[in-house]
Amino acid sequence: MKEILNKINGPADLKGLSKQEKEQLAQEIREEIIETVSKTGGHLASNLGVVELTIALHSVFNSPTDKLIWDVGHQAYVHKLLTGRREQFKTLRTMNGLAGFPKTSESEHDVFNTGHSSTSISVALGMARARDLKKEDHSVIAIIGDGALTGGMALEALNDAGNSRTRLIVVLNDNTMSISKNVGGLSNFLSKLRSRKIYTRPSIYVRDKIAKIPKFGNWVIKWVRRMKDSIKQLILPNMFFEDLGFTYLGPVNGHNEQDLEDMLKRAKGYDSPVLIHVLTKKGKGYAPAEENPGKFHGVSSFDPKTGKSRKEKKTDYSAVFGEELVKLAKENDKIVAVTAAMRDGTGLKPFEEQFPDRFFDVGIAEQHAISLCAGMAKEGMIPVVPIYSSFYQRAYDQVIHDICIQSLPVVLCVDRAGIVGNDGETHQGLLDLAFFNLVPNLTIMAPKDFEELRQMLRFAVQFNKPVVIRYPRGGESESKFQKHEPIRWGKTEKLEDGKDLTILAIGKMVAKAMGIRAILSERGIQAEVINTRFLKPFDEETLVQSIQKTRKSSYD
Ligand SMILES: Cc1ncc(C[n+]2csc(CCOP(=O)(O)OP(=O)(O)O)c2C)c(N)n1
Repeated sequence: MKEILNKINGPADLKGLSKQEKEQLAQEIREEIIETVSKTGGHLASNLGVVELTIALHSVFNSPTDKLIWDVGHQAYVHKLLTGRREQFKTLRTMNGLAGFPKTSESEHDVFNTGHSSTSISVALGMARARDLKKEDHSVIAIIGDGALTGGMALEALNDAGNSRTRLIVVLNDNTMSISKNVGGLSNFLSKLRSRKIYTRPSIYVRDKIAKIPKFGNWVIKWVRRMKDSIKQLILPNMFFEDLGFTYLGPVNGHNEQDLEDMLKRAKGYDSPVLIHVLTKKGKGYAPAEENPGKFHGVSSFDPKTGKSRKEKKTDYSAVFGEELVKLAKENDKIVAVTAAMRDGTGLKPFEEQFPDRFFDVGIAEQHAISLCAGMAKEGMIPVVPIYSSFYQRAYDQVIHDICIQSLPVVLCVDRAGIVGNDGETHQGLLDLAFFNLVPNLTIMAPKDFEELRQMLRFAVQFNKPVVIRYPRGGESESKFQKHEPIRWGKTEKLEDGKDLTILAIGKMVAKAMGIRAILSERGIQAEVINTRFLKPFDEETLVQSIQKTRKSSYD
């Protein structure tokens, strides 16, 4: 029963393992991850894809002296298992348990917190530059997926790193998938590279013989390798990464641990930026995830035998948004939809199926998504762009500079607003109301239920000005609202009359306000409940009228 994994208390324990033992370890890690994630939920397919890669990284490098920075960080479960956190692994993504992403507070081996995509190369370059200034001598390695590489920051960092000639290793984990299929020109370029001959280990026999030549052996091996790399660069001049200033190594089979180790050792010997192109299969080793890697990217609890979810799928706000948008788009051919690599999560799949020409997946590129919408709006389209609240943080300036100052009609849908649960602090949608509230010319709405989301979307696509609609993760409250007044710009909806106090609520909190009203009324207190609907503009007039009547507010 997990003989090898049981003996791993830290990366040092990997060093003495044979090839066969590492293969067995990979198998045991996969079993452990499937067992745990089938209970806790989490990022299954991405982790199954990096098992051999993580073993190789911890075999070749000396963490935490050598720094491993995991992009997004959703694929760091194997890293957690190999760095002394096996015991706590069953608490993954639970209250006070192990985080689903790297956390510096959790382990010295998590050298940087991640969660939002495409930051790893910038951070690694920063650490490498600090290392050089401090005259230290360790490796810094960014591990980034082909999806995360589509993010602007990753490209900005490659641009800087390549030119700087700083010693740095970028491991590109290419599984051809973002959450769904990866998109874009870069992805097409990677597929050309993938078709090249896969790297395999040179003859160990010959290498060992040369290595034994006194004094010069190792030098000869390094020299031969560099000659080979340079010749390769001469033959293949149009290499994007090499033109940027990186040495490109690969492609290498990401499920052959020994080849990976060999390649990593080679990269370690360079004193300039190196990119290793690793080919992996998302979901590797678990048939349901291999067959459907998008579905198994992030899962709730499931039956490990069948791969079937244990949770019944209920209608959520994203699905309602997606269905309504399809209806509206049938009526108005100016409506277009944009996503930053989150087609499924934001409910846009039916839209893509019905209107493939009016659907744009731009990759993990929230900033670009927003400015793209601005351009389309300027030319008469009505762009609708759902992005999760925490990822909107990325595109704040674009919302201000490209949309709102010019008052362009873009419908900014803020999905997963509020508390989102077990993905941890980086993914909570807590700031959008505060930061959008400061933006000029922006109307902000939040629906109390599904029906009001439909109403608001209909209102927004004909409003002809920038507008935010924010809605939470999951479904509406159990108790249904009967009342749905037409939406009037900046106007509230009074749900219940009362004389003792006024409760003002917006979005999901309206259902809570109704619950509180019921409790108060059992005690003889009659609360007036106002559904604010708009945070901006704020309907002060109605509020003042109500408070003058009830004389008290809910804050008393
Ligand atoms: C800024 C930002 N936008 C969106 C996401 C949601 N997200 C998490 S993982 C992921 C796909 C990552 O693909 P890739 O880097 O190729 O990793 P893989 O899961 O395929 O290993 C996305 C879009 C995010 N974490 N950060």
